[in-house]
Amino acid sequence: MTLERRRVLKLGGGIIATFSLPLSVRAASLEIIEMGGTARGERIWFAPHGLAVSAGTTIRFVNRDPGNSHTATAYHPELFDRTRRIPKAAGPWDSGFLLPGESFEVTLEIPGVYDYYCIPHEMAAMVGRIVVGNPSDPRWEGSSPDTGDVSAKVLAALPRVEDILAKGRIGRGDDT
Ligand SMILES: [Cu+2]
Repeated sequence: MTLERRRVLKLGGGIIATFSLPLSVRAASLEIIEMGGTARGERIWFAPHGLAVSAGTTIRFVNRDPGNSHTATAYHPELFDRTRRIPKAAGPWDSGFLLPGESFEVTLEIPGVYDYYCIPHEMAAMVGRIVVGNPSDPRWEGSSPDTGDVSAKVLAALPRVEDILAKGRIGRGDDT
């Protein structure tokens, strides 16, 4: 982890919650979430599956799984009629199927909690949560209270917002 990233995470984590840099001097930041799996596909994952970022961060999903296609798909009514699990002001996003080595980017501007899933592997709890900013931000929207549209296994796999904010990132892949 670089010093620069530590600084950004501190800002995002609210340690300097009342201070924000003007857009013109804020460093553009990029975070990578890898899609991975075991050789025979018994287990698949997003790594990290819990991630805290500052508003305006670009997330690049990269399929590092040589044996499977994956998607990164926001829970949103406009995408397969799912219950919304991203901030209301945020637009829906869907990578489509990424073949091994392919990637997809989305920039998250609205503070709040974003839950997403992999279309073919949601039943195996291939899901993740991104926290943008922190609860003191204007327009912050916390995690969805809905428990009816997703399985208990999915709900259990989504890291707690407090834990994501405290740790910055959760899950490195085969340990999750
Ligand atoms: Cu998948």
